[in-house]
Amino acid sequence: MRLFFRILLLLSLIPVVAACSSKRPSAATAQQADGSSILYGHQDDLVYGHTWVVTDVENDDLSRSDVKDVAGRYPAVVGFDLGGIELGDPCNLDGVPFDLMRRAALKHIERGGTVTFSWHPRNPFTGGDAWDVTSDQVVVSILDGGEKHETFMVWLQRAADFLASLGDVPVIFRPWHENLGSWFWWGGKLCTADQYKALFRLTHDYFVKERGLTNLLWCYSPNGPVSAEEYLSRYPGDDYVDYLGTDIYEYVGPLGLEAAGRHFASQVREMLATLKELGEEHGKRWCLSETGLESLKDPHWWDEVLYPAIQGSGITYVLSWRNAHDKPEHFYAPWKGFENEEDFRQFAGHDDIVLL
Ligand code: BMA
Repeated sequence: MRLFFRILLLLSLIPVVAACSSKRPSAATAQQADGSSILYGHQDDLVYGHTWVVTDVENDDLSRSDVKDVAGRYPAVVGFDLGGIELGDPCNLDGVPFDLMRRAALKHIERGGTVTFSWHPRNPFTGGDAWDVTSDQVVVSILDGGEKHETFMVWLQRAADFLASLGDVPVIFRPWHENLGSWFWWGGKLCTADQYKALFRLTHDYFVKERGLTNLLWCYSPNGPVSAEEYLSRYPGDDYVDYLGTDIYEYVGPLGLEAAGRHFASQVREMLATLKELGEEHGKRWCLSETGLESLKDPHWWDEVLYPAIQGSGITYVLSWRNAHDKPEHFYAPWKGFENEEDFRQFAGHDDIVLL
């Protein structure tokens, strides 16, 4: 009789065991990802959201997150931007104190997540911002032998100091992004391909060889969509890159929502298929390093536009841009009270989408 009950008990456990083994992947760090699931990421997630901003730099417990407010979990990836570090500013270009950024990055890693850093440095030649494209002499001026080389090396030193202050944790570093467009001073029309490659390699070699920052995973992330040939035209080389990324946003414009969504999804699918081919060929991971639809105008964007566009693409992660607390229209991730909360929960509920 006792044996009979034991057998019954064992049989009743089978569905539980089966459910556990088929549960969503728990690996939330990019280093563990194998391409079968996609880490979801959000820029600046822990330091501000659509209606709030952390003000207590030293003591805030960094538990707030627009994504968590909506989906119950933190994003698996959090992005931060180093713009401003080059001049020794206490806060980055979006007002995030670097001391807070450091604490938030480490907290996120402690929770099991992945951190990625972009960088919108000022223009070292004109003194303008990253978007100052009035001169095509900037990159050449900061390379070895250029008149701004020494200044630029100090900028690199300050960025490296910040990254070194994180300790030995692996983080994804994504400098000189969207370089095939011409809206940043390192963009396509502002320097030659050789100058761009030299800039990337100079940054890499200073960080890795001179500063010993071997914990950085380097992401090359041109704006997409572009052909494989164009993508590689400024690729610094396999020795300098770990992740093949691309930044692609949806713009509605005159197309209207539905057609813009279809257009964006097909651009993403095509570009990610190109990255898959290149990734397999070059032995690199690939990712959708920035994406979004400003103001999330489409109530079904997450589950009906983005998800089908990235599903099965093999990307390690997808990162949506920031929810600015001081520009009401400038948000890309969900927030509590906004109409597409449920849409995001459906997206985040897929077995192959990973949150923390
Ligand atoms: C842009 C916008 C800007 C911001 C910059 C760097 O896409 O979000 O408001 O300053 O990124 O984060």
